[in-house]
Amino acid sequence: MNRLLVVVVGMVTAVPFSLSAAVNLAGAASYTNNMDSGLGDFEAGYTFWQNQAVFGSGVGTITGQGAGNGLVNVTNPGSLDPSTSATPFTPSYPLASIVAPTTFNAQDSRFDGNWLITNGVGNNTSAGVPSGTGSIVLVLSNLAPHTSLNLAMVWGIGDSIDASLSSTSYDGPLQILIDGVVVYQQAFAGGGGSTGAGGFQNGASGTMTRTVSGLNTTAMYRERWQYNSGAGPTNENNRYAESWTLESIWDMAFEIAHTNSDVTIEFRHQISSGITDEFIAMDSFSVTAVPEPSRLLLSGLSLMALVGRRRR
Ligand SMILES: [Ca+2]
Ligand SMILES: [Ca+2]
Ligand SMILES: [Ca+2]
Repeated sequence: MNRLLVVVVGMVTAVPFSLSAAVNLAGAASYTNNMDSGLGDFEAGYTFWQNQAVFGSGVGTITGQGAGNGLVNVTNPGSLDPSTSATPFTPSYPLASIVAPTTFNAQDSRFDGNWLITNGVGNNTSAGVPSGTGSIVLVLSNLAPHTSLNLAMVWGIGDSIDASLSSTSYDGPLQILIDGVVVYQQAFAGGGGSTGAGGFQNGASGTMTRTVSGLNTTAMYRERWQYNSGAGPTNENNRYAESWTLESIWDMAFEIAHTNSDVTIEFRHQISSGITDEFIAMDSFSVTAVPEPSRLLLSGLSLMALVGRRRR
């Protein structure tokens, strides 16, 4: 009986998704997904990713009383987290301005409606060793004949992503796999910054550029507050923003040699906590099949010949 159970579990883990879930492009050369219809085509292989509305406006006016620092909740700005308020506070004057709230959409209109966003895989059991991996898969079939694929998307990355390998809340890299091969891998840091480790690989080449940094967009916003001998902040200038809770926007575009009419695209992450703590999110995703240059040239020449013939 136990053996049967093992066999069944083995089968399930060996086949996380199948080509039957493929999106049939019927010879089309491009595919786009703005993530506004739920997980939809991405359903196959999904775990620890979720489809949600793009974050709206961040925390605006903040009032409160308290010592040290704390998490300020947008719906309850007076509450301070006592578990973190004991951190010694040494203000550096002049106090930095609170970062004005904005939205991902206002910064880049490619963020709209819903996006695909991480769901925490859980706390690590050992420092620097993520406890699990989030995975979501998109399978496209019957792409137009091509010699390479162009992929493009926009990423919102941020809050307190933990880059330290000595931390049990360490967050592993974002990975993109094409047909099972890692073509992009990058570890991020607090605020959606880059750790500088990783990039495009295994034949992929392109750009991953941070276009905006220091955004105040999420529901939770970390502040430090002036102690004032226990009286807490007396006005809004008694506090300043902790930059490591802010967010960034990254623009990604890359090309990879590819000829098969089917392609499997997988996104993996090792973000340990939920979206009020840290996140990686993607929107406006596209794949374009690029025909070989000679084929493009030939079709262009044929068109010119056709036009020339008609003019005669
Ligand atoms: Ca969207
Ligand atoms: Ca964190
Ligand atoms: Ca973490």
